[in-house]
Amino acid sequence: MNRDSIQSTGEQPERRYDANVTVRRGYISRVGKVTLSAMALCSLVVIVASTALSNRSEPPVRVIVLEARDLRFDGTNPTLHAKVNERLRIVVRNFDMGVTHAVSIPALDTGNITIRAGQTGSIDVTFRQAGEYAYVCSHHMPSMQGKIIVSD
Ligand SMILES: [Cu+2]
Repeated sequence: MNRDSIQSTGEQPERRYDANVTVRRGYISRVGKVTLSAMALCSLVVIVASTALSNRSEPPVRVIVLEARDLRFDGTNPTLHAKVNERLRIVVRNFDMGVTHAVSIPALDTGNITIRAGQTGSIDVTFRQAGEYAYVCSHHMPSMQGKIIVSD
């Protein structure tokens, strides 16, 4: 039997249909390829970026979020803990309507960040020496003041 002769005579309409499907599939796969290429590029960027970051000596930033409410940090001005050389970001969300708060670590050069009602502010800090430090709201200390214990 000759397969070419069977295809060219009996199955022509079906082949035309297949051709349309193939064209559509081709289009989809082209879009897919573009998407995949973009994803591959993004992954590459992420890998390169994370490699660059991991080559740096400093560890990643640890974020501590405190809610300023009723003129206290998190209700109790909690004692925070950190390690020497740890990079810390202290984020304060001000839930006291009509009250402006602030956050700073007076012993270090963090600046004094003002946080209006409903807003969020943060300070970044790296402790180079073990010890006990205060974090404060300069507007409401000593009632709005907590400790950070830094250990080796
Ligand atoms: Cu305050």
